[in-house]
Amino acid sequence: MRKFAVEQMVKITRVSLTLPQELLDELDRSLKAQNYSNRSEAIRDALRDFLASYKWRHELKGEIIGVMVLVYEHDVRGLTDTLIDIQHSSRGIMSTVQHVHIDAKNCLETSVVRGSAGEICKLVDRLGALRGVKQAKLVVVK
Ligand code: NI
Repeated sequence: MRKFAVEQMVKITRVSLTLPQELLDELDRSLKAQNYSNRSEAIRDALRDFLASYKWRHELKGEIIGVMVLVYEHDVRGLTDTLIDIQHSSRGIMSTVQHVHIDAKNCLETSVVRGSAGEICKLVDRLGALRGVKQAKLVVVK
């Protein structure tokens, strides 16, 4: 009841977005399993997670060590070349890359990253924003 009252005061803006049908189907199946009543509520929660993750990364300070995980579609034009260029130009941060072919379309790469939190965050942001990259996650161990 209270939540409803609070939402009444929030300015709501309608946006449209384009999604691959496969992703939308997966979202709808997941919403049913999680008892969401509509897509908008689920997408708002997903966006809050995305923003919380961004905020967490950008609050990291000093020297860190961790693992970066990338999931991407290898057949997106130019993507693998771009990834290799970025890996070569960030040798100080990323020294090893393990590559797994998940299926015919998708690849998983894990890299140990070590260096300044700011530079590592920039790298994760840059990789995550590339077309064809589905996930770019950072796990910090120290
Ligand atoms: Ni692969």
